[in-house]
Amino acid sequence: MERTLVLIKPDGVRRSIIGEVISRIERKGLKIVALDLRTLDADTAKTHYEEHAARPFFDSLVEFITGGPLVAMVVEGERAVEAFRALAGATDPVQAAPGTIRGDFALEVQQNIVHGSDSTYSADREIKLFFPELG
Ligand code: RTP
Ligand code: MG
Repeated sequence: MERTLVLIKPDGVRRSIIGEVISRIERKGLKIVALDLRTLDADTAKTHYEEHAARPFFDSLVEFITGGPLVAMVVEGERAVEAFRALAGATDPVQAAPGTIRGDFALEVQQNIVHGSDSTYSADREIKLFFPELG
């Protein structure tokens, strides 16, 4: 069974839509196998988003993602990586289709409510970073 790392980013927690996001994951038939509310330190945030280290938005992204509590989850199911990315919608919420999480709840590219691993390789790396006990 495939696993993916999902984050409800600080904007999603601030807007009190944790339940809404979790409900969509569960309705889809995916299983939550680990879940934790935590505030990221800068080092963990930089490691998580290391692929974007050279991008102009990197410092702002790290500040945003460490700026309040987030919900980290490991989500499991058939093609979980792709299934959750489809639920989340496009990175830019204005482009994201209505009916997706980003399409329904966000307007700004940075504050786009959720993260989902972009491949099974990324999922392995990110799950080890957030939930080392799951390996
Ligand atoms: P994520 O990694 O958070 O699941 O999002 P993603 O794969 O859809 O998008 P990615 O390209 O990996 O970007 C990571 C996050 O960085 C913020 N971002 N800001 N132009 C900008 O200011 C900009 N572009 C991206 C978003 O929070 C995006 O989700
Ligand atoms: Mg990404």
